[in-house]
Amino acid sequence: ERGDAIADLDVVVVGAGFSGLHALHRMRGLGLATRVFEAGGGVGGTWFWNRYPGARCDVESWDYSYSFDPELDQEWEWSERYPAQPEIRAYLDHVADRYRLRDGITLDTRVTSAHFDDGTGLWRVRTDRGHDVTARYVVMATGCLSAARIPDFRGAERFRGRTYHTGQWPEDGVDFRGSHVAVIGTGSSGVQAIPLIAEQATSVTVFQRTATFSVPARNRALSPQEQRRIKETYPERRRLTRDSPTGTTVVRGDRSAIEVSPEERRVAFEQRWEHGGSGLPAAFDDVLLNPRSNDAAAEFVRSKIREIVEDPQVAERLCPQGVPIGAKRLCVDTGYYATYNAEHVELVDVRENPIEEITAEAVRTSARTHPCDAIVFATGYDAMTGALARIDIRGRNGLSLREKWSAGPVTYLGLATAGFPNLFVVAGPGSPSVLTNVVVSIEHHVEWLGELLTRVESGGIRHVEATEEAEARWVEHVNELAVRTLYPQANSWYLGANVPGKPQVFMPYPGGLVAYRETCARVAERDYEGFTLTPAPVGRTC
Ligand code: NA7
Repeated sequence: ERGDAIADLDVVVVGAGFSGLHALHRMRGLGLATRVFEAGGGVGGTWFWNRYPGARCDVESWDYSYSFDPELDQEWEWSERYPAQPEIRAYLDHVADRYRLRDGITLDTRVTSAHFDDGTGLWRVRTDRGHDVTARYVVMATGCLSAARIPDFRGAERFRGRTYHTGQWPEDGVDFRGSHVAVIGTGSSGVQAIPLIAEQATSVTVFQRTATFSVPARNRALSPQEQRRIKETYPERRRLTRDSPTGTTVVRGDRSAIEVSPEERRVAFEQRWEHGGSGLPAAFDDVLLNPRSNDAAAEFVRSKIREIVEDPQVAERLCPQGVPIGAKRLCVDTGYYATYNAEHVELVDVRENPIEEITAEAVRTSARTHPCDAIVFATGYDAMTGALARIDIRGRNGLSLREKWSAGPVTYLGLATAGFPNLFVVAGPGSPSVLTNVVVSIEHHVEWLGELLTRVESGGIRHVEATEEAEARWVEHVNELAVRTLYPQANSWYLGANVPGKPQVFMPYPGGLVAYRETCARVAERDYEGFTLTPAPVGRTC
């Protein structure tokens, strides 16, 4: 390897969402020449694209924000308990302006390849707009839920009406007035969008494959007093979120659900239901560990569905059976179940009657034809690995990441993978991000990478690379933790089960943020144990 090659840039960051913006800010702070390439026409990542009606965060606004600058905490004001997409996007726009990040971001530009050059020891990054740059480091801030996925339905190309995916929603919005709308998918996106589409459309037919557990958000505007209180208590809140396993200020119960009397249990769940938000399973400490505790929580939510939905047959169809609550991401809604009480809303169970084809003007199941003018695909994402797989990433000796991960993703700490020196992933598979408040995980990852690069830059190190042993141990560790939980018992995107043919491997680290943070800190203390730090060859000039 030549030691004298000079790179165009120190760092290329791919993506300008929560991860990419923070990475740019942090890397610049280290004095590294950094450029972000972003496929969208604005910053925000997931929150740029997910503009469907009702798109809203299911983590409370005051927790779902950067903590790196106490001044930012004081100046930004959240208007609601759960922020809607436009407000989160405005927040990220504000961050881009406030920290003068925009001149480091190239928008409307998709990275197509990132190749490690064994000769120069640099990365070569190309885009769909003809950029061809070399960089010493690459940070993949590509997001966990950014590769939207529309399943292959026979005949879909013949459909003459309008089609939308929730994650690629038109910038100007969609007017459903007077329309007969089919919605396919009842995950978080469908559950948020369906009530609002139903307010506009003449009819809505929802195609449900797996019934989902959803809890009320009880979203509300924040009063000036609450806003003041949030700001006053920010230092304490930030400390609490840092020390919590999920990166939120949700108070967790410390008893087993089956240790207490049925009445005590009901009261605890009832309080969480009334309070709103995804903290219901956290009423007890073992809902995701103990099947009996989980059944108790699941049955509580089913009893609510039966109370809300007037038609008992529809209610039963909406009641999830045989899937632990929380094993798939718990949905948080506003009026979801009650929407099915409206005359013009119909629920179709596609497990009973599968979708056979899409015709020029309808969705046809094995039982019936459902005419429609518009189809909304709320069908989710090729999660965690999809956005990475869409880029041609090649490491040492031309090793392709897609090939390396063909049996499932392999990372060390969710941050790096052997054979790909100086390439890092923020919130990648193997990180706890999607099982936590993702912003808190992202901040941790970016800060940790910042410290790693400080060490590397000051220590005359040219390449930092995870070892195969370390990543094999990490994957095993993630699996060992996962099988102790109920997570693997659902066919979720955590496992890749929603994408036909995708290897089924439990991808997120399920040990909680506290344990994860401790592990990462220990790795750093031991001078990056599990990574190989290769010194720069003599004669290196950059
Ligand atoms: P999800 O949670 O992956 O939900 C996708 C939904 O689409 C889910 O109900 C799927 O049913 C359904 N789906 C997927 N493929 C099909 C086919 N072929 N036929 C019928 N129905 C299908 O994605 P979301 O966008 O809602 O949420 C993603 C995350 O964003 C969420 O977890 C939060 O973290 C925020 P299935 O359950 O696979 O049977």
